[in-house]
Amino acid sequence: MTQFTKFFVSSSLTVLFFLLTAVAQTPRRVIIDTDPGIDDAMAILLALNSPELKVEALTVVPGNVEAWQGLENALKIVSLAKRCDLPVAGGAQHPLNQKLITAQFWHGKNGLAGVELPASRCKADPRFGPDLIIALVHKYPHEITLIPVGPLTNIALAVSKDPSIVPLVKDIVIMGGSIGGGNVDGAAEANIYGDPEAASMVFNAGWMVTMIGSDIGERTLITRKYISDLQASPGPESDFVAKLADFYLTRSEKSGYQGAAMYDPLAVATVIDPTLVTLKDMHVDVETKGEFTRGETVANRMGSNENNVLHGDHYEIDGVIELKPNARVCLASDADRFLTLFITRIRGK
Ligand SMILES: [Ca+2]
Repeated sequence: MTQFTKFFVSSSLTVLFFLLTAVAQTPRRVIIDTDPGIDDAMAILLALNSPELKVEALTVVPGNVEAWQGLENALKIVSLAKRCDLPVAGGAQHPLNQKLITAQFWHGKNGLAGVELPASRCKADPRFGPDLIIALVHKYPHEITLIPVGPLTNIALAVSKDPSIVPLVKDIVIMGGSIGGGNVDGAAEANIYGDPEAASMVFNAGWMVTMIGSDIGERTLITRKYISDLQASPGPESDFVAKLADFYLTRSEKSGYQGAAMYDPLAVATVIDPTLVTLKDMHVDVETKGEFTRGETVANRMGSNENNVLHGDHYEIDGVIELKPNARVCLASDADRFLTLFITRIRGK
């Protein structure tokens, strides 16, 4: 090898190394669609304190609280985080096809454990949430990861208004659904139950939905030990999250749980570090009609359905129909590693 060739090869390798490092360090652009909500507030603050993510907007959907209360909460949270630069937009005012079901029972009278944050110094973005999602996906094609952590109303409205965003979205990671029973009733998880028609549209939009379900959130629990760790590092955000977690844990303990389910923060953490969860490709349908199962995410673990053919007075199975996966379903989380990440980021150290 000549001196020149050696120089050329080593220079090229150096350039390649820096390019790869730059790609690895480029934060992922995300939009969090949220119904804040105690665990929503935790998820938002986790995202805002994580260098792996660049939060491009918060869009607010009715769910845990009414739309106006959710928008007020979102604005107070970004104000606490000193992030008035971040667009926060209201969206849908109600689910597509049913009445809103709010959850102050779990989240306190204002949705934030009754904690009264100072009035927000930030102003709401005037755009309609689904329109803002559409605009940002077109502005950054193949770069935006959607993280819906409430009912899927806003996402369904965005997709129905402009289906061309579907192949332009990098990823969609939802908190919602379950393949192991519901948290509303025997079958349904709250975000899907809150707007099953919207959820059905989102699962059938043509993208792969990463589904972080309530069954996994309920095995990813914050406990008193972690709250003590937060209390040991006083500051506006850790104090706020410690109060939220204490209320949420006390409420959960009264209902017989050993800890409080970190539903929404786990969805955000999955985008920060995908190795925190185990995923499996499946086909998922959303039940919109069942007598006992409206809002259930029906996951097909085999990847096929039996096909029945009429033979005289009865049907006979003549084989199976392969199903195309539309979801990456979360089967497990590394709860301790997730909680350590969460506490570290909220403490800011
Ligand atoms: Ca939520």
